[in-house]
Amino acid sequence: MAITTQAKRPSKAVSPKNSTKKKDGEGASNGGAIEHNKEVYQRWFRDMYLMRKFEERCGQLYIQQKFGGFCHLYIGQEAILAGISEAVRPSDRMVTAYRDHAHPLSLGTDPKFVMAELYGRKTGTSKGKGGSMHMFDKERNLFGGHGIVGGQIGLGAGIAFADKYRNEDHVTMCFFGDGAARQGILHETFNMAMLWKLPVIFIVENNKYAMGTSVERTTNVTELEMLGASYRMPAETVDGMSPELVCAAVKRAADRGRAGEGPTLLDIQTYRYKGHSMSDPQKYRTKDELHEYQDKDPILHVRNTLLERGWNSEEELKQVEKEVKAQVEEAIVFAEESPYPEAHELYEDVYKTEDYPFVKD
Ligand SMILES: Cc1ncc(C[n+]2csc(CCOP(=O)(O)OP(=O)(O)O)c2C)c(N)n1
Repeated sequence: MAITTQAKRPSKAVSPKNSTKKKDGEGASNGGAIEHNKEVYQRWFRDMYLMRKFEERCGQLYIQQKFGGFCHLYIGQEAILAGISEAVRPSDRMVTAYRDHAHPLSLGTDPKFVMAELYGRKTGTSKGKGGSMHMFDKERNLFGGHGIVGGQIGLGAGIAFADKYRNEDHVTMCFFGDGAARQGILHETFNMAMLWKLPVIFIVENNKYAMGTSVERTTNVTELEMLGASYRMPAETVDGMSPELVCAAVKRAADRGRAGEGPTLLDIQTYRYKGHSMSDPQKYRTKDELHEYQDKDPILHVRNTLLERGWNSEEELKQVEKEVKAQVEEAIVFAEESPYPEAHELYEDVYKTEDYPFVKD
């Protein structure tokens, strides 16, 4: 049976539910589960497996010094993007931080162009001038890829402001980490986004650590959904290892945004299996903690669901895995065979005004 990647489709609406409990998992909303069909689980499996295998290879290639710069892997966090892909429309917007290789893949950007960007080649998503932390896809409404921690929080509200101003029916998903949630820009942005009822979903990809610093070491308010309270922003804590629950929560938030009710804050509880970046000895956490999350791995969960419900056989899933691995290898060959940008391209795509007087070659 063929398992294909399909266009994103919105799911059934469910009623809002808030939760303010303390410990990881306990605080997550388990309400509003939506039944998904076989095609959705098959797409989730293929998409998450692609994100995982793509990034495993990125890690290896980086160690082999095939490309330089930074490299922050998303491995473990894939259920967030899978859930979102079923909750919103292709015309909706995304803006994120530097842990951004999986975001374009989830939107359907060809892995070749993402890999070429990592290699700094002109066929890359940002013409080879951005690298790992600056993936963009204008056609798919991915507004980056940003290296300044928290910088994209203001940008996300700005994109939503533009859509509201132009009467366009889009929702912006603005992703940031638990560390970025402590930046001052969050408060100014939340204030204005609530005042102007902007159609933006603030998504904390809460993987528990900002580099090596845990949420507990930086604040006495560990329930990040509380950050919305001063602005009366609706907020939820969500189990980020479950694509089903992420989908339900994002759908509620998107419905609210489209109805003119303004922003929502989602504290999505997840975990990165790898270090912060490639040079992280990970002394700040235990193997047991890592295994606790790996036991809830979303790819395994979706794979098991497909088998248990008789929607796919083991052989069919192995075939998908084989196809995805081949796709990743093709992307590497494409990147390695692509040319570097030429020197004059350094001055292009910097300013919108073509005759900007400060740019000279
Ligand atoms: C303004 C700014 N301060 C500091 C840094 C250095 N820095 C890079 S990543 C990072 C941690 C951010 O953690 P978090 O927001 O939780 O995201 P995660 O890496 O866990 O996805 C820091 C402090 C930076 N890039 N920008």
